Amino acid sequence: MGDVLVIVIGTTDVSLIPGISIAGPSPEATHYTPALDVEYLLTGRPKTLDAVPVTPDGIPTPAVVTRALTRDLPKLVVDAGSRIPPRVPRVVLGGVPGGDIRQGAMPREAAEEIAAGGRLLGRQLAPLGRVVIGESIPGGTTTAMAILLALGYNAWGRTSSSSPDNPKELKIKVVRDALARISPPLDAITAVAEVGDPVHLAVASIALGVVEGGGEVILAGGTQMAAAAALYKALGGDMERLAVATTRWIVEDKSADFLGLMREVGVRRIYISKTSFATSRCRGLRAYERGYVKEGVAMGYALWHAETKGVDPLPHVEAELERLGSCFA
Ligand code: AAM
Repeated sequence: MGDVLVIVIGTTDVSLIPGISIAGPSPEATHYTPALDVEYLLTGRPKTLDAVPVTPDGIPTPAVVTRALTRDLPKLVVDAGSRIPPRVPRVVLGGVPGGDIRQGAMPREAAEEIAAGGRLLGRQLAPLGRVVIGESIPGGTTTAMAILLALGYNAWGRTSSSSPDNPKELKIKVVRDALARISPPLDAITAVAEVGDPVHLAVASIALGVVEGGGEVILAGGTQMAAAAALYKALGGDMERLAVATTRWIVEDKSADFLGLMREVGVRRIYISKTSFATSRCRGLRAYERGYVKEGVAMGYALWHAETKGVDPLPHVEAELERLGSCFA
């Protein structure tokens, strides 16, 4: 049986803080990014707005790479809690959009709902084969840092960023303000309700359900998946049954510490895509080599999936960007 690709979306009001995320053309627009990402991934066109998510500089969403390279896979959208609901079929977990973590992320009951719903969904998916779980949540590298710290890991300044200039000082300040209300280490539900967001808990809970149901899981993402793996572990998940897939761009990011975080959380199997976009004829893709974007919407898994089949990803991604009219020299 082949892989099933699950994309978990949600929002956090952390992404509204100016300068914290470039996973959208403006801070307000970041709340549309998850919906547009999955609408585009499933249909080839965004629906809620007529715009594929881009950074303020016009660099395209990683969903372009994932769409170009995973046409052979079934995909399932899971909404863990989004301000803007996507206009495509989706599983709604019953969570809520994440608040600004300096004031508290969500009511405890909402976190419990996400955890229970995610686990139940994972159990249903387990017989389908290997379940690959990706994410889209702008501001997610900041909430990932806060979640790891709340669980007791020393994650200060070690998560990555959608930007080549990781705004670490701003992120650390926001997380420090959020952490001032709590005393780590906390359990998974309390950590998420206080300083987390709906997506990381949903990823962890779905993974837990899949593994409990006898399936296999790949967490598809960057340093945010260290937070998801840490929540999975805190919920009682077996670390031997978990793998992570990501990009070279994340592993090589000197502003973060992907491999160190994964080691400390106890992730043993890591798949890393090798592809370079340095020679691309599309400017937006060459920017990935300068540290823009790096991960998201399971891009690293999608590249690795193509590589393991012996497919050169770049021409496929360029053709998709061309189709969108966004391959500028
Ligand atoms: C998701 N959609 C994106 C994107 N991501 N569209 C454009 N660029 C991205 N980087 P940060 O914490 O800096 O906001 O980074 C996390 C976000 O970047 C997530 O939404 C992730 O999926 C990716």
